[in-house]
Amino acid sequence: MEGYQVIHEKSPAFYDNYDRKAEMQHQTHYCPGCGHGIAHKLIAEALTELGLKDRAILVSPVGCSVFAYYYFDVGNVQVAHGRAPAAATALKRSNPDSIVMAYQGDGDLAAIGTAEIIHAANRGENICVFFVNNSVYGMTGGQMAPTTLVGQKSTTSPWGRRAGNEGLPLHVCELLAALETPTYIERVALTDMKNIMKAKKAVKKALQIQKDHGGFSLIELLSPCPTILKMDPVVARKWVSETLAKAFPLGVFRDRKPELPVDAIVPHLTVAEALGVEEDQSNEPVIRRHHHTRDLTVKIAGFGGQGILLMGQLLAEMGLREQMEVSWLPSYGPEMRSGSAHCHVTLSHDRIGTPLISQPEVLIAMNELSLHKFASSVASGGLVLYNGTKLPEGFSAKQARVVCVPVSEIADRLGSAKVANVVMLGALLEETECLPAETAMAVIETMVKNPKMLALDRQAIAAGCDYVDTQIEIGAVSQPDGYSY
Ligand SMILES: Cc1ncc(C[n+]2csc(CCOP(=O)(O)OP(=O)(O)O)c2C)c(N)n1
Repeated sequence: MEGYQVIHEKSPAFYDNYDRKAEMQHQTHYCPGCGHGIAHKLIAEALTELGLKDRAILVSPVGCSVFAYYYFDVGNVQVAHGRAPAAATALKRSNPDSIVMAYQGDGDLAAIGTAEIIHAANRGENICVFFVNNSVYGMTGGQMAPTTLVGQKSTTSPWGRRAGNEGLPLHVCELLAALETPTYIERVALTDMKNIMKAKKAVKKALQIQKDHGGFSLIELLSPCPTILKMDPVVARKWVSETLAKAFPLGVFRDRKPELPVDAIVPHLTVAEALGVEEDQSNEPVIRRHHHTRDLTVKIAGFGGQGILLMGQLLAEMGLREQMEVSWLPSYGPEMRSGSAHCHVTLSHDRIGTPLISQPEVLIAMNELSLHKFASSVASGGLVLYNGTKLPEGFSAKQARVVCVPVSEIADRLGSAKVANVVMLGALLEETECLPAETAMAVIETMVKNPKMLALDRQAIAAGCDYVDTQIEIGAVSQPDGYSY
């Protein structure tokens, strides 16, 4: 047709080049004929056409589409297996102007994530869920999924799925349509041009509903997985349209306003309103601290049983008392005692972006293993407090100042090995002046009721403070240039 031109181009909702990929950055990681690529394209086009790209947040799953964030030039959050609807809920509620999409496979959504999807749908969250059903666990090599058909072979059902043993395939659209709150639920198929166009319409409609504050939508996209099905791409598409779509009928399962008014689902109340208290409208500056406090990131490491996690909790609790922002992130093995344990604590006067600390300003190493393992991660100019009289042979920390405090020995002398962590807390407070020792005692008093233990804790804090003071006086401290603690 004269004057008519078809332009094939990548949607602006995709990056021009997939820089996050290690190699072959011009193409996706999907196998030839995989439906994920088509589903991505439809979402990208719909976002662009609705002008939503700059407000969009894609929550990517575990599964073949784990790298969706390589491709979409939108806000991206990668979540643990099955958790996309929960993360999407948090993202949408905390950023109501954003357009939040959970993208999930059938293993992700209908197996490990069953609870999340049902409850997000039942709450009527104003999010879009794109559910890619290829009838198998693709990424892990073809295990049986909740949507695997009766008789269909997989690596975990080599005899073919048997209804009496593994149950019948789970029909997610039908299941969710039984709830009162979802707004729009449709099943489409990525098989041929006509159905792909229908799928595009459904994806766009779901996004439009969210834009209009309309509530929860889920689009199930039946999708070919030629690699796992061991079919060529054309045959795989035919199998989806002739076999999979027979078991999972296409169509609209819900297209109506929620039966409960949206306001009843998500009341727009401030915390003060909900609690029935008056909000402070004054512009008076908030007095944020009572005492001298200081921002600090600390990693505390040792073995289970040394009170590592408790020391972190004490520190975080102290920060809270001083009206600081705090975070405490524990990490420990399955063993109750003797396994390695560590935690990260952040004390801050500003909001904390992440509780994870990759370069702590202070490392507390309660044993030699932790010293070797973590000393090199300490920020330049930082501090290491080591539980020992001297540094291990051959150990040196170039970027940090190291203070040896034999807290286990000091605790033994005080009469209980249990208070070694409290001695170390005293040493930390004295060395860094991050928080006052009185606050430590105020927190400990709320936890320890036995007067003898309380007296011991008091002595332990004082012993830790005193010990580091004497060390500095006698110069028993390794001290590179440029330290700040
Ligand atoms: C907590 C957890 N359990 C198991 C796995 C292993 N795992 C990775 S992908 C996957 C299945 C994904 O299948 P599906 O959601 O159907 O997506 P597809 O790969 O088929 O697109 C599993 C079980 C994991 N990464 N995390």
